Amino acid sequence: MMNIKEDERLNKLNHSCAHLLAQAVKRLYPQAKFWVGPVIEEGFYYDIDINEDVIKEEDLEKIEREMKKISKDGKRIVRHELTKEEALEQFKDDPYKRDLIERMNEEETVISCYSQGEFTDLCRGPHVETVKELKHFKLLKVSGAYWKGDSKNKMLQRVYGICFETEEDLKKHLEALEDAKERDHRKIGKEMNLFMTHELVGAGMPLWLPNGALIRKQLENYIYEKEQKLGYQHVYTPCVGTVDLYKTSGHWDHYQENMFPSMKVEEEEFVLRPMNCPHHMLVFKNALHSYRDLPIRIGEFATDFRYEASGAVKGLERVRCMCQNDAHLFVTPEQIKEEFKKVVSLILDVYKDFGFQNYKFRLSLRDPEDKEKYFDDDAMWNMAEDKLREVLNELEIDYFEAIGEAAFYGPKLDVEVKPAVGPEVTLSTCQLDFLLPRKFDLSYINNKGEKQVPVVLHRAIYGTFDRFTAFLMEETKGAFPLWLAPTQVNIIPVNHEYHFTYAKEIESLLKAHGIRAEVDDRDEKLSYRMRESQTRKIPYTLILGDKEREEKTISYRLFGHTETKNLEQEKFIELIEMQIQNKTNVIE
Ligand code: TSB
Ligand code: ZN
Repeated sequence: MMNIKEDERLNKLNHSCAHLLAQAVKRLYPQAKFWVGPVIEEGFYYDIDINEDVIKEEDLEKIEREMKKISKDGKRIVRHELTKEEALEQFKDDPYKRDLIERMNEEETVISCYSQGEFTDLCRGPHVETVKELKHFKLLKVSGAYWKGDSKNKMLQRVYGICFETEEDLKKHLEALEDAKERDHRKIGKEMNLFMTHELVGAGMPLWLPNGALIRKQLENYIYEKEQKLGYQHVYTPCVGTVDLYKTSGHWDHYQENMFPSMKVEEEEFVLRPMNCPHHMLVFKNALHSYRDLPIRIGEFATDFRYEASGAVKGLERVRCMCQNDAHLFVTPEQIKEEFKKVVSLILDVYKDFGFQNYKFRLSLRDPEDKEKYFDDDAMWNMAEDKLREVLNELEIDYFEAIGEAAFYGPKLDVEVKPAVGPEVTLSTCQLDFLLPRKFDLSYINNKGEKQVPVVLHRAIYGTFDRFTAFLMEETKGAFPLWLAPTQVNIIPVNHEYHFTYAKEIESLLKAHGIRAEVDDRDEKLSYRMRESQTRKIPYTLILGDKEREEKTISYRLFGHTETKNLEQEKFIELIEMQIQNKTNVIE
């Protein structure tokens, strides 16, 4: 979707449209006072204080109508310049604008205002020439926003909108928004009973329902098998650790703001773990290692807890309790490149199986100025960052660099994806770390018989099961490939009584082959049940009537198709088993 902020003309149009919105609101709610109305990537908003009154979603149309009226009137947008005193005088009854003026630099001797008809707003501009140019806009939503983003302040109303040059552009954009709403994993998750949340459990703590859990289990099995074949060793470790563990690792100093507060139990002080690296360091340290044993790859499906702001948590995509498909790879310096390449190929391999195509590689570097967040050792950082660049260039991978996105212990290669709604997020990650092995005093015996500190690669292919499943839902729009679909086969007896026994027989047969099947024997019309099977995005719908019962066959329809095919029972089972095995996507 278009970034409104970056396009000069659209930026101007949207900024002017924010003023148009304010003018219309002032006409309809004369008591309204205005805070700020910036352009954002998705259009514009204005923060408004209308005292006790509230603007509801259904009022947006009324405001839009008023905006259209003003636009038709076609007043010119005129710029005035004032001194600070003059501006303070002009806005003396407006505490919000006074606040803005008072905070302006003394050097800013000229303060500009823009007027259109009866409405004047303090603003740097630039704006379009006349309100006539603002024709193709839409108000999108209204929400609450604390003044200056501080929850101690008054809650203002934030009205969002967007403006385009042509009606066609606006229409296209609104269609894309509609599509994004449909793809939003929170909507799909609810409709398909994949996960739920409950305020008694808490924000950012989703509960996986049976259908979602089924998908997650398939994801686990899939990656577990792959990792086992690649020589990973899987462990189970507790999802708490003592504060001392995290002091040793450096998380306490550099990651505390992302952690839940500690809790005291008898003499020990525990934290819910935000990462699994410290536990895995201890697993490595539990035995003596020779260079011949390396790489050692410790994997775990590990539950972590992170403090995420309550306003930032989002469905399964950003949670406070998550499960990483984590592994820490302990390697010799000579093995870094080779091992890193293997991780990148695993990522590419997995994405291919899932049919993901919309992603970007990001090389995440430290911000050398930020001494708080990053461990301070310039030589180590430079070496690590250069090493990653080298590998990426050798692999001829397209990537972009981002300063300030590294982990506190080292640079990362992240895979960035764009959710249906909201900014990009990281899915897979592979991180290079020279620090933690030192902090835990890890060693192996090198080929000269001396102790040497290993290097660690932190990697999570899915990132977390949570985020990965959210992305998968959005990419497939809930039409999961056969091997992942919670219900793979929906069996519809044409007549719910006469054909029920045969339907049950087929259900048992399929279940005996490990195929997830169910019978829809509700007393509803055949067409209704078939339609619902499509709405539920079930890959296979079987339609069993007299003919099928007599001939002992199966008639089926694939999701998204209108054609019905007929097969013998064994042939059908063979087909579906092969498709599950090959992870064939039967859904187009
Ligand atoms: C890979 N120590 C490493 C690990 O060994 C680590 O924790 N890296 S991380 O901080 O980048 O997290 C791993 C992945 O978890 C991220 O790439 C991202 O995909 C996922 N993730 C991070 N925060 C959240 C969250 N709040 N909700 C869901 N997934 C998250
Ligand atoms: Zn780690």
